[in-house]
Amino acid sequence: MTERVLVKNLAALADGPVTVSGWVETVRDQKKVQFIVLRDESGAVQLVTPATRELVEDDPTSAAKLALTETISGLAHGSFVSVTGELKHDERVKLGGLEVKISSLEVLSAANPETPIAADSSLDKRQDWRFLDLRNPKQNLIFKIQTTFLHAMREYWVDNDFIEIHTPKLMASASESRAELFEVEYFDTTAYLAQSPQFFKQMAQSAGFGKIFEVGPAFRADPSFTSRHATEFTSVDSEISWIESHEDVMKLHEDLIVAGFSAVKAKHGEAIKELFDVEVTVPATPFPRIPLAEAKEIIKERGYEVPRSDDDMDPEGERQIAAYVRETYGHEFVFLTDYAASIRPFYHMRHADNPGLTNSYDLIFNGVEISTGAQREHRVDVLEAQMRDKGMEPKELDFYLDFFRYGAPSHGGFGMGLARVLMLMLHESSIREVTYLFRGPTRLAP
Ligand code: AMO
Repeated sequence: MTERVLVKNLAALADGPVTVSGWVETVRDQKKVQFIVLRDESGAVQLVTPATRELVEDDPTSAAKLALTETISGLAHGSFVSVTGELKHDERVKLGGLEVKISSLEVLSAANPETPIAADSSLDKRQDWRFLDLRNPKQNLIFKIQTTFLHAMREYWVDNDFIEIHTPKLMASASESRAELFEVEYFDTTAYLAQSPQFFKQMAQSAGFGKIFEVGPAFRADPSFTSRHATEFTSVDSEISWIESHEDVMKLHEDLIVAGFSAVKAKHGEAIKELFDVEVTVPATPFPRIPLAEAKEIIKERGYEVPRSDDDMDPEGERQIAAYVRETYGHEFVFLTDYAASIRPFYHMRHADNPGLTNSYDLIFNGVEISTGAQREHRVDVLEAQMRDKGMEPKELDFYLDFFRYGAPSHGGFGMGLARVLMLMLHESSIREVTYLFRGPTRLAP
């Protein structure tokens, strides 16, 4: 048997013997000829063979031909096969202008004949059968895009001397709101699943690492069923020392987004257009920056008043400001900056001249928050005061406060939900479509 060739590489080969392996997408079993569309991780190809329906006495090869025909007639969709045959370029073949004339076919793993999902199955049903759903080229492309996006960001980090860290996901305390904590039995005590690497990425600044990143899981016991919430998600985090303000963090953030989007557009732009009907745009820098208070005024003028008394933005407000930014600047991204201290965590640095505001931002992409970033408070006395201000007891986070008792540089960073970026980039309706295996309040399997 010749060495396996990926379907995408067939076009560059001359006519001749090849072996392709993958799963059966369709079988067309005609009286005189049989066609298989075989798909692998790189594409689909048509396989063809004349059908032999009965033994021919004076043809010693007819028994083998009959066996091949019968095997193909019985092939269930989804079976994994390996096929050796003659590659033939032929413009008349709609699928890629080539086909493989089958000489031998080995069924490596036969599928059950009844496929449990169809193209029109509900999202929930497709999630039940995620491994079959992922055979769809559109789903497959999402994870190629994710790979390229993360690789480009990682390249940026590595080229710029960032250190990669892996912080523990079993924690002794909350890192964000206590309301969204998963508790885990931990020998004779209770552990919590990390909601964010927040405290430990800050620790790296006190450790003198300078610039760090982490891509890892984060857990939130959030009972909501929105299109943008999961109970477990991949968080993309970065943190840098020696900053003047959150402006430095935003600069880093937009550079990373540009690196990621440039790579995705270059490598997958055409496929994304074909399968998602979306034109990926590499955003221009600097991204628009609008202080939150100003953003609220802008959307009020557009006729929408955020119905919240707590100074925050709501999802409709995010959509409205995104529409304004698109119309005014032709941009898909906007940094909303300077959130009120009342709605930001204790660790955000407050404005020197206005303690009611923080050196923080949210990054909105196509109308949805994808990230939160901030300059952190590194002066331990101020940090303790800000904790008390929020009704927290500094003693409870003594290990964290220690990070700032032995010298710490000014620093800041951000956390970004990977699935949200992919969902908004591809104009998908839910993060469930772009998460390998989604976890939500009612989904723990597969
Ligand atoms: P925040 O809580 O805003 O900030 O989270 C940062 C980003 O993570 C994503 N995200 C989620 N994605 C899916 N499902 C969820 N339940 C979910 N919750 C959050 C969002 C969000 O913008 N420590 C800070 C970050 C920082 O300041 O560095 C934090 O975790 O895209």
